[in-house]
Order: sequence, then C-alpha cells, then structure tokens
Amino acid sequence: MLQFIQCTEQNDQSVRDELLAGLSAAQAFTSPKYLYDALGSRLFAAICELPEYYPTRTEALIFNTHASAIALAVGSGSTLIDLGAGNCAKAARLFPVLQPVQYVPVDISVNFLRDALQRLQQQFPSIVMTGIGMDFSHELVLPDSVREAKRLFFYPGSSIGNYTPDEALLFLQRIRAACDDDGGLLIGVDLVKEKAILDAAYDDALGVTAAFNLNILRHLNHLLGTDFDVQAWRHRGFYNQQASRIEMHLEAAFDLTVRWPQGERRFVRGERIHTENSYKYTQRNFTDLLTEAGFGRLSFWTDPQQWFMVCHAHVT
Ligand code: AVI
Repeated sequence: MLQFIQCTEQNDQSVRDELLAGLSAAQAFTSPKYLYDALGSRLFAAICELPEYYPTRTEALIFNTHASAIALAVGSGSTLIDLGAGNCAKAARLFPVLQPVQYVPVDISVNFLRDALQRLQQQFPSIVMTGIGMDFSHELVLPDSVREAKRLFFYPGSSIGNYTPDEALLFLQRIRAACDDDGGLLIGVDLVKEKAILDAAYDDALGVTAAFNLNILRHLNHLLGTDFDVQAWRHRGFYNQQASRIEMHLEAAFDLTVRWPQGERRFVRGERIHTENSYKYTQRNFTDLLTEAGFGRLSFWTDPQQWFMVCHAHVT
C-alpha cells in the first residue's frame, strides 16, 4: 500500500550553472527554491507561526469553516496529489473531509516524505499512499502507479504566488494536462490587500523572515563554494503595489566581492540579489488565469477579511 518513487533529480552541475548565471546577471537573482535547505525549511515553518504571517492560519480557518462545502464541491474518492507536501500535515487534516482513495505527496526529494508518510499510512491504512520525489516546477509526468481517475491536485499555502503570472499559467496548464476529464484542483491563493499588512508579513519584528532570506547565502556557500558573509547583507521584504507582488531581496551593506572557485562578482553598497517574488491576486484575475489554463466550474471560499482564498476548479 505504501510506495516511494524518486523521479528525475536535477544534477549538481545544472544546479551550479543555474545559480551562477543568476548571480552573474546584471540584476543578480536566485530561484526561491534554494531558500529551502534543512534550516530554511525550519525557518519557513517558524514564519508560519508568526503573528504577522497571516496566510497559514487564514487558509486553515477557511478549510475549517468551509469543510463541508469544500467536500461537496470536490466529491469523495479522489486521487489526492499534494504538490510540495513536506510533512503532509495540511493534506492529512483534510482526509476525513475529502476521503481520497489514493494519497500522492510530491516533493523535491522522496526522503522528505518518508517519515511523515509512514506515520500517516498507519493512521489511515485504507488509503493507498505513493510518495514521489520530483521537481514539479519543471515537469509533471506522474508514474503509472498514480491512478488516473479523479485526480485532485492540491496546492495550498499560496505557493502559486512564488511563480510569475506567466510561469503560473504554464504550471496550471501542466496540471490540466495531467488530469483526465474528471480531474480538478484545490488551491490556496493570497489576495491583494493593504500594503502595511503585506509589508509586515514579509518583514516581521522578530526577524525570522530576515533569517530565512539570509540563510540562502549559507546554502549558496554550501552548493557553490561561494564565500558570502551573511553579516554583510541585509534583508529587504516589501510589497510592490504596481506589480502586485512581495519582493524579497538581499542588499549589500557595503562594497564587497563574492568569490567562488572559478569566478567572482563585485557588489556595490545597496546592490541587491533578488531572492523571491510572492504575487498577490484578486479573485477576478485568478479566475482569468484558471480559465486560460483550462479550468472552469469554479468555487471560492474566503475569510471574513478577504485576505486569502481557497479555490476549487474542475477541468473543462
Ligand atoms: C512558500 N511561499 C508561499 C511563501 C510566501 O509567502 O510566498 C514563502 C515566504 N517567503 C517569505 N515568507 C514566506
């Protein structure tokens, strides 16, 4: 009943090429996926506990408040495919509501899933569980042991916001392509709101988000052999209203040079490395995105302040 499958893994050289291209670009950048080494994942879990970071608890409130309506829209007996499952906790809370027949957590490495899935299998012995290691930001071709009937893709936490809208469209189209006619998507989306609330959520008083952002430099030192000195960089996290997105950057506190085995990059004081975007949507523009990707028959649930939304979409 319990199976683990590791699909393609990005090799070390392609990781290095991708990262060094970003660090050497005129406007230096890194992909947000590198925020999540072991410590980064723990820091992100701590962010989710912060009073300023409303998305996690608001989404949980929506799932609790609207559980029966969500169950009705989704229907039972699905193949629940949990993208970026981590400790599988969010999906597991929904098992009694969604009653899936197969649970398929997907994360970058199958090893992240082992402990959680073994525990869950004991708790829910009648659900077939198939853990998959895959970088689903690149491809979404699932192994044959994942049932094709009634695939329900689950993508909570507003992770869709970490893609640009163009990338988000491609990603949703890939999900659409992985579904039969009875497939669907259950997704959490963060909504546009007052700038002060968004600024605080990504630049909290305790400095946990700062630590999360700065930790990428330690991760880069490990992956690339760079000599980033964390003390020389400052966290910047703010809402860019024109672009409807949070931007996270690391800013050089003074002129400095970063070196790695075959190269170096000079940064002047105030120069930044762009580490993450987190796009915020309106119900209207997210509807347009879903429609363009091939989804319809949409249902939306939100919290009383309309800060966050959960959406279910059928394929069309
Ligand atoms: C994972 N992702 C949805 C988080 C977000 O809100 O964009 C990552 C994060 N970055 C800073 N705080 C949280």
